[in-house]
Amino acid sequence: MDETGPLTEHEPTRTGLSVDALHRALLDNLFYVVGRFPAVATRQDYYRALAFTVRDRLLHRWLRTVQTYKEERSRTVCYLSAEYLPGPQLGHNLLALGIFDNTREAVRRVGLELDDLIEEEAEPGLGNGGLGRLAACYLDSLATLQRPAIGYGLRYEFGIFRQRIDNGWQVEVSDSWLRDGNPWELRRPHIAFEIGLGGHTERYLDHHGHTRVRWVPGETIRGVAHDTAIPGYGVFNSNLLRLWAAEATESFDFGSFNAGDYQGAVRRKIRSETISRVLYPNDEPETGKRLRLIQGYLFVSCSLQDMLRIHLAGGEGLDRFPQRFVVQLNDTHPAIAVAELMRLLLDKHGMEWESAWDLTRRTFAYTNHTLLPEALEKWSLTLFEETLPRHLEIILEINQYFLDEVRMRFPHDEALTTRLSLIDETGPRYVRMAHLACVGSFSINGVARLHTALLADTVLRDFHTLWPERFNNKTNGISPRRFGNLSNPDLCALLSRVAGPGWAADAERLRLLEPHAHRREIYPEWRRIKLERKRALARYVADQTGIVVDPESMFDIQVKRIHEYKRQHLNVLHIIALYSRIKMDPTLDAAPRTFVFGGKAAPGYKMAKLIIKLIHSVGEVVNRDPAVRDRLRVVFVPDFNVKVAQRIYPAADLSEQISLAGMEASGTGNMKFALNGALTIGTLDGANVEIREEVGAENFFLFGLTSAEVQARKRSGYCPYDCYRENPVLREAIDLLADGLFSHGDRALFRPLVDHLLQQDDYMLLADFQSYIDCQDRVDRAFRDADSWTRMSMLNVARIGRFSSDRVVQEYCREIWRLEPVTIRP
Ligand code: CBF
Repeated sequence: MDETGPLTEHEPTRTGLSVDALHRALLDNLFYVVGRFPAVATRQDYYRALAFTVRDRLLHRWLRTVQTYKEERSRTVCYLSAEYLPGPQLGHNLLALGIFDNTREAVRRVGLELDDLIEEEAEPGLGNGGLGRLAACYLDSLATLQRPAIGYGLRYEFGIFRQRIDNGWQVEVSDSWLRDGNPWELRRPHIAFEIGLGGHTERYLDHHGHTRVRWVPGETIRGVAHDTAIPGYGVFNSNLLRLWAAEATESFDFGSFNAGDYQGAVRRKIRSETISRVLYPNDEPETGKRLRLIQGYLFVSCSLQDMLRIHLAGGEGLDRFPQRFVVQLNDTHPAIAVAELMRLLLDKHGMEWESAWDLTRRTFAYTNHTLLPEALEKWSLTLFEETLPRHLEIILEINQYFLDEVRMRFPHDEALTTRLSLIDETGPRYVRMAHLACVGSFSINGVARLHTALLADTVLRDFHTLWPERFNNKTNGISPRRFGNLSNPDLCALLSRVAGPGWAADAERLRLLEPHAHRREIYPEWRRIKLERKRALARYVADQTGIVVDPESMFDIQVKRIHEYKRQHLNVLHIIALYSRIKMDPTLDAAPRTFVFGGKAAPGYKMAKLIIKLIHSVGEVVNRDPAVRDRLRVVFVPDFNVKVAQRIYPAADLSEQISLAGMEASGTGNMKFALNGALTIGTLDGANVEIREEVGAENFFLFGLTSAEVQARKRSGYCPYDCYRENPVLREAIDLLADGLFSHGDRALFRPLVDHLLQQDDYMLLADFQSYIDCQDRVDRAFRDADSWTRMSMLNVARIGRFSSDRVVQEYCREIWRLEPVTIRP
C-alpha cells in the first residue's frame, strides 16, 4: 500500500513516505536532532528519532491545513477541555498517515522492531478517565472528518499519578511523562498570553463618556502555547491540539537579587510555573482549590485570547466572531469562559453589554458529563472574589439580568429563581459553574439518551423548563482507529477480509459482518484471535503481578475508575459467592474464570482505595486455595491507562458495566469492549441502554433495577439490611468478608465497607445482588456453548458501529456546530 521505491528528488527526506525516505530520515534525525549515532543509540533514542521523522510529515500536512482553512475562512470548532488522554502517539500517527508497513520496514533496516519503539513512548496522562479520553477521540474524528478544529487545554507537567500496588493498597507515584522530552509537541514562544489574578477593579470614563471597568490584577502570569498535530485518518487534514503551559512574566526579579535575596529572585517564577504543574484527580471535593480555579482560568483565557487574535487577524469585525468560531465547553471545568469572553469583549474591546452578551451566547455550547452532584463544580464566592474579582462582577451582573428574565416569565415563583440563580445562597455562598455554562450557552447536551433525559428531569430540570429547545443528546462514541486497528490488528484484518475494508473510517460498515455471523467456518479463526490476545494479556499480567492465569478461562473484566457507583465491589461479592459455592460443591459445573480488574482511585477517596485493597485481598485467598485451583483467578492490573487499555479490551470475553442505573453518564469502555468482541453484562445505565438496543437484547446480559425503579425504591425507604437478611447467599458473602476470611482474621479492615453496605448502600448493591448473580449464571451457561458465544461476539462487533466517535462528531457538526468539511489537497 505504500511507495517503496528509491528516494527521488520528488520525495524529500522530511516528507517522503517510502521505506528509503523514512529510513534515511530516521538516521538523520537520530544524528542531527537526538544527537546520537547508531553504535551507541538506545531504543529510546531511536523512538525519539522516529517520532521526529513522523512529526516532520505531520507538520507538512498541518501547515497545508492551516493555509487552506485560512484561505477559505473556515468556521472552526474550539474544544475547551481541562483533560485530554490521547494515549501514545506514534502508532496512531503511523496509522493515520498510512505508513505503518513502510515504517516497520525502515525500522528493521536499523536492526530494530517497530513494536519495541512504540513501547518506548511515555503516555501523556493529561486526564482522569472517560472525559479526557472522549476529548481525544473527538479530536481524532474531527480531523478524519476534515472539520476545522482546535483542541485547547493545559500542558500539565505531571499527569494523572501512576499507580503502584503495595500490599494490595494503591500507592500514588508522580507521573513525569516529560522526563525524556516530548518529541510530538512544538513550543511556540510567540503564541503566549498574559492572564491576571487577584487585585481589584476600577471604574473610569472612556472617551465617549461611558463608564468602563479596568481590572488591576495583583499578579500576571503567561500561558505559552505547545502544539501537537492531530492527523486525520486517511486524509491530508491535520488539526491542532494547543496546550498552555504557565510561565512567569518576568523570569527573574533583579530587585530581590540585588538585595541579596537569591531565592526571592526566582520565587515568583516558580510559583507561576506551579500552575500547570499537575493534573487534579477528580472525585475529590472541589471547594477551596484555588490552584484548580486558576488552572481553569489560565487555559480558558489564553484560548479565548488566541481565538480573538486569529479572528481579528482574518480582517473581520468582532461581530462576525460567532460565525467563525464555535466553542464547546467540555463539562463545567472551562465554564469560566462565559465570564472571560464577556470581560475581553467589554473591557478590552470596548463592546457594550448587550452586544457582548448576544455574541457570547451565540458562541458557547455546553456538554454535561455527570449527574453526580459532587462533581458539579461550585466555587466559594470569597475565593472567586480574591482570585477573579472582575469575573465575579460580571457573573453577578449576568445573574441579575438572568433572574430578572426568570421573574418576568415566572412572576410568582421565587423558589424557582433561587434554584436557578448562578449563586448558591443556601449556606455559604458559591458560584454554580454548571448554571453559568447553561446560561451562557446556546446548546446543552448530555452524553447518552438516558443521561440527557435524567439531566432534564433532575440536575438541570429548571433550565429545561426554561429553555427546552437548548437541550439535546449526543451519545458518546469511540475511535475505531485507536480501539480497533491499533489495539487489535488481527481482528481488524479478519473484519476487513470478511466484511470488507473501509470500516475504520465508516464504522457503520461493520454491519456487513452480520450476515457472516452464522458462518461456523469463521468461528475457529475468530476464537483463535481472541485466544491470542488473552495469551498476550496473560503474559503481561504474569509480568506485572506474578499471577499466572489460564488464557482458556473466561476473561471477565472490569476496568475503569474505581468508584462506589461503578460497583467494583458488587463484582467482588459475586466472586466471593462463586468461591464459596465451589468450596461447598467441588463438582459444581461452572466455566473457569479469570476476573480482571484495573483502575485508579482518587487519592483522597478512602472507600475507593479500600475497594482496591478488597480486590487484592479476595484475590490473595482465592488464587492460593487449592480447592478452586484452575477454576477461579482474580487479578488487578496496576496503572490502568490508555496503553494498558489497548492490551485489555481485545482480551476480554465479558465486559462488566454494572453501575447503578442512573449513575453513569454514558461510559465508553462499554463500547471499546464490544468493538473487540466482548459481551456485556450490565445494567440499564448510561450508553448500555443504547448498546443493548443496537446489539440486540439476546446478545447482552441484562440485570438490575432500572433508574425509575431505583428512584422509587429510594423514595419508599430502601433498607439494605432487609436484602441481607432475606438472601442467604448474600448473607454468606458479606459475613465471610466481615468475619475476616479475606483479611487474615482482621475484622476491622473491611468494616467501613460492610457497614456502609448494610446501613446505607447508596449505590444499592444489595438490591441488585441476586439479579446480578442470576445473570452471571446465564453468562456461564452461554460461555460454555462456544459456537453460540462466538456468534454473539460477532454480532456485537457487527452492530457496534453506531458508537464510533465519527458518528457523534457528525451529529455535533450538523446539529450544534454547523461545521462543514474542508478538504486539504496534498
Ligand atoms: O462523557 C465521557 C465520560 O465522562 C465521565 O467519565 C466523567 O468524567 N464525567 C463519565 O463518568 C462517563 O460516564 C462518561 O462516559
